[in-house]
Amino acid sequence: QKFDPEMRSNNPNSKTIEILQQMCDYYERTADHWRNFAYRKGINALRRQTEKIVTKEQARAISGIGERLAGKIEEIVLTNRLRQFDNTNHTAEDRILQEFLGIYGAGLPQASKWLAQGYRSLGDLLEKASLTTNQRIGVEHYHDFMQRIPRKEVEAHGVFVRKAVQSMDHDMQVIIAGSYRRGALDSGDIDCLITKPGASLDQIRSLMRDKVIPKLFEDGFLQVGLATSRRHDHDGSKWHGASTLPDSSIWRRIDLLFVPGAEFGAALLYFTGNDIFNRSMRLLARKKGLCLNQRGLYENVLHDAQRVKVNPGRLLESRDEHRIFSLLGVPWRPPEHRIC
Ligand code: DCP
Ligand code: MG
Ligand code: MN
Repeated sequence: QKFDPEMRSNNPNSKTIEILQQMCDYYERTADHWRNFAYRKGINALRRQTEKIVTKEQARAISGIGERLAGKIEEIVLTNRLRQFDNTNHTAEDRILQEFLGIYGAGLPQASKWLAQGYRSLGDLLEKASLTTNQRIGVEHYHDFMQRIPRKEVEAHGVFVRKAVQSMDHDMQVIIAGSYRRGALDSGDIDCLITKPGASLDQIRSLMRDKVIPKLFEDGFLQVGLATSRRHDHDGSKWHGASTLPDSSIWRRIDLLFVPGAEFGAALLYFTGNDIFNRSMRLLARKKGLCLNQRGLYENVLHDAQRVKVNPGRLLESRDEHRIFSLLGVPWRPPEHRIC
């Protein structure tokens, strides 16, 4: 199949979304949770529109978009920019900091450090800074990783993984989760859930380490593995890296989550997100005296005074996504509606 890497996402509001996303990212970095939340909600609502939203009134009519955001949407459509964003980032240093913060794996401490060391561009970093392997990859592929991935291409990566995996083991399953499963027209990365009915955690982990990952490298599909500092990455069965389609040169961010057959439903629920929806489901579970995580729904979980888990509790459900909803007393929500 032919694939055009230049293909644009066909969302009529993509330009507006792009600018709102910059604001949203800015608020995330500055830990302004409320604004970050409002922008995310607005962006998600806008992504679902099939018509271009031009006026404030049109924007206000959409649920998830308030008065202030509606005004901003109108301004962006009229001027192709957001004045407030220019003010928010008025100094040259701020702009460089924003650029550095966009590097995969670089947080505020690292970005500010580079700035303080006198580096002023990605080129400076490549030539003069001493970078870790991961950081170098993040800088070299900055523009690749910044680009949204059109739905069709997310699907093509998923199909590639599925074919490779099933050529080794017919019983293995590959599901594209993340924003793709929620129906997004474009995604920030590719999230593949890989499982096998009956496989234990040890078995699925060794399939990952000894078969799947080496094969995907051999095929020229995986380009590099990227370490992350996240502690709770499911006991090392989540693999982060970059992948490329055979007829493309763009590197995409890809996450592969390997799960035992018995945990499929809980893992799928987790990996479909979005993250805010996950948080609300977990909160709801806690309010009912239960505990929901990416491995299952549990009851009688014991916590000490510091709220640290001392007893894992009794597993209620982990295999079936639908049953987790019904045990929580929540009507089934299809993935497209799991956007908060
Ligand atoms: N997730 C979560 N909490 C986090 C990060 C992720 O619950 N802090 C879950 C929900 C996400 C899923 O993992 O939907 C995949 O994570 P991504 O970061 O890939 O986010 P999405 O796929 O939802 O969006 P994007 O298109 O930006 O990749
Ligand atoms: Mg994703
Ligand atoms: Mn991901």
